Amino acid sequence: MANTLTADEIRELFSQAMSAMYQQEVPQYATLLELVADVNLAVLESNPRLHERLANAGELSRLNVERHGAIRVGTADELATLRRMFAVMGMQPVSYYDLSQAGVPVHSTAFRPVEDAALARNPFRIFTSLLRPELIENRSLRETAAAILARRDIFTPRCRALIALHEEQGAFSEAEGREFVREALETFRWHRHATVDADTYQALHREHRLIADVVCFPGCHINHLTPRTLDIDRVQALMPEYGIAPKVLIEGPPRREVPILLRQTSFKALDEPVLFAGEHQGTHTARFGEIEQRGVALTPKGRELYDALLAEAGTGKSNLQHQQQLADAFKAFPDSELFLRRRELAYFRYRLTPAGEAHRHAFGRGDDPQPLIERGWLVAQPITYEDFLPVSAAGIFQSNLGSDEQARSQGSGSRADFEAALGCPVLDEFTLYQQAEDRSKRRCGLL
Ligand code: OOG
Ligand code: NI
Repeated sequence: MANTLTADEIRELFSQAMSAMYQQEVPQYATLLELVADVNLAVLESNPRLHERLANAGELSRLNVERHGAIRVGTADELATLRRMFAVMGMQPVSYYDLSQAGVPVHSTAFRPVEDAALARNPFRIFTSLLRPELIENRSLRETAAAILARRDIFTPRCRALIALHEEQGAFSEAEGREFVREALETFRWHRHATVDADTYQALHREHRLIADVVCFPGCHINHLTPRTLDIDRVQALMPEYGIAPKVLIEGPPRREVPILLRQTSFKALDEPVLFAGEHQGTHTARFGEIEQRGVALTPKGRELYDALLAEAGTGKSNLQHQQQLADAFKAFPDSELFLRRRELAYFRYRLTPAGEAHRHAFGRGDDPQPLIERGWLVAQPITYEDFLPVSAAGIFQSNLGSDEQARSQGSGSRADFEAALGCPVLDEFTLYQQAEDRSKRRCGLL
């Protein structure tokens, strides 16, 4: 087919369209983008070394386009169709997240690109949660929810047709690709009209706010879109100046020389006017804003240490106190690239320097990279964490559930059920990072 659009191009168009739509829908998100862009620019200007390192690692160009969003769906068919839709954009389901641990009756995966080149171009990710109706205790409410969900189709007929066409042809022409982006966007648009009356909404809301959010609207509106910052402490401090009220704590690990995993903060969900059946006015609180700072992906050993230290640190009352507690606990986590590598706590991507290229013949399979790094023949760049920490960052959820809704554990996860609904197994994030590291070593002749 002439003039086909690649999956990367379709994903890029789609993430731009989604960002433009969400700026219209939630103007505070546009303000947040401005704030993040200002802070990122200031960080790069004041830190030429970081600037150079990000540029060399191919991270600089993606920074300004990098976003993740989150959606919640109600049925297996919706989830399976989303899998097919995201596949058109080169996004695969990675990892299983059991959010019942955080008191939320959903389980989730993240659709994202997995290839090095695709990630470097635009690592757009959508965190996608599926309602677990079996966690709705009241039987008649469970049946009501199922009946409402059975009546809706969150995809336009044309979107469904285009997904099928892409599966058949294996590609889209430019015109088809652009039409697909427009049609797919409709699934994620906010609708002021609920599909239910106020009483039904209230009954579902009393069971859990998230259940009302999933069940009562005609689509699966995007509930936040998150830009990536290079200095989350700075963004958090500046949010009030930009008219945004941040939640109290920055979630995740403390500030470090070598950032690890993911730090996140958010502003609280907005109370938005909605119309219930019969044109009764009400409000719905679901959509919020979030920012994140990403660091290096940890190995299973590194993740284990991270989880243990995070539990040890506990939760501080103010952000200052919380960050101090984290900093104290995380003294036990090496904070240099050298030690992260030596102790196999984090993943790295290896590259030959020009001098290394000239001495490539001296490299053997299984060689220790360290002496080669010291000789200036090899560089090791931290591999960015591309996934999520929603359970250890349960504070994001809690700050967006009413203060009356405390986390209550809702049974254990059911990965097999989730994968059956999805229609395929989710990919394992550790395997993906290990493969990326191994590919880079192989290119250098070290494996
Ligand atoms: C998903 C929350 C997960 C994150 O950044 O950890 C998430 C949701 O609220 O639907 O987006
Ligand atoms: Ni998020």
